[in-house]
This record gives sequence, structure tokens and C-alpha cells, in this order.
Amino acid sequence: MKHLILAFVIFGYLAALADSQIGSFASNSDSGIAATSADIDGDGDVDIIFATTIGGTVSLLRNDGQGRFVNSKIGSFKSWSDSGVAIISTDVDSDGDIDIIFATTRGGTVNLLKNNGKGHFSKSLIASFESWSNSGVALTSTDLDGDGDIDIVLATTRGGSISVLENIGSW
Ligand SMILES: [Ca+2]
Ligand SMILES: [Ca+2]
Ligand SMILES: [Ca+2]
Repeated sequence: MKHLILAFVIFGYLAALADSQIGSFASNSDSGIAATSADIDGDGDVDIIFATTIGGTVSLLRNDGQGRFVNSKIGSFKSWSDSGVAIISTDVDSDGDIDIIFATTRGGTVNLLKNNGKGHFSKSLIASFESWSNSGVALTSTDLDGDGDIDIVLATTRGGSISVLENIGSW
């Protein structure tokens, strides 16, 4: 009986979690999506950032501190179906706030959304690669060369390449 009660409690908890929708976007097949989380506006709570290739938007779900989220568009790129997208959040310019980097396979670009410290962003192109549709892309970041700044690693499925974008302080 105890196990049955425990099973009901866990099921109820999971059902409550499943009901906690915090954002929405246009539903599309053949579209890429990526998400990351970080304290984008520096107010001590964790916000969520996501990108979708159909519509070509980067959106911020800003946490109000109570677990409620306000959706705002913070970046855009050419809208593509059949394209991969990747997104990461890291302090790429070492100024103490979290910036956003995203890449799309069609168009073949890696872009920086630089944070002004208050959750407002300016966009710049930081690298380009061979443009692929129907391909996956992944990003990660770490200080690969040990010089104190964050470097970026880019991988794409078509072409099968992994590239390092070394931070030379120009981002
Ligand atoms: Ca926050
Ligand atoms: Ca920064
Ligand atoms: Ca480095």
C-alpha cells in the first residue's frame, strides 16, 4: 500500500511538472531548435534563451524570480526550415555578464549577441562556415588555450568538422 501511495505522489508531482508550460513558439516540422539557460539580466535568477530556425528568432524567457517567465525577442536571423541551430551562453568578452552565441547551418554563420549587462544585446558576426541545409550543428565553450578567455568549439554533421574559434579579444 505504501508503494501505491508513493507511486501516486510521484505521478502527481510529474504531472504538475508537465503542466508547467513557461513559454511557447510556432510549432513547425523540419525546424531546428536549441535552448540554454543562464542569469542573463544579472538579477540572481536563471533565465532561459532559445532559438528556432523557422521564424529565425532568438528569444529570452526572463525569470521574474518567482519561476514565472516573460518572453521577449532578443535577436533574429534569416528564417530557415531544414536547418540546424545551436546556442550557448557564456561571458565571451570577459566583462562580467553572460553573452549568447548561436550558429545556424544554412547560412553557415556563428553570431554573437553581446550583453550590455542589463539583458539588452547587440549582434555581430564572429565566424562563418560552409552553409548546409539538413545538417546539425553544435557549440560549446571553454578556455581551450588557457589564456583566460573563453574560446568556442563548433561542430557540424555535414562536412563532419569540428573547429575551434579562438578568442583573440576582438569579440
Ligand atoms: Ca535573471
Ligand atoms: Ca559579457
Ligand atoms: Ca582562451
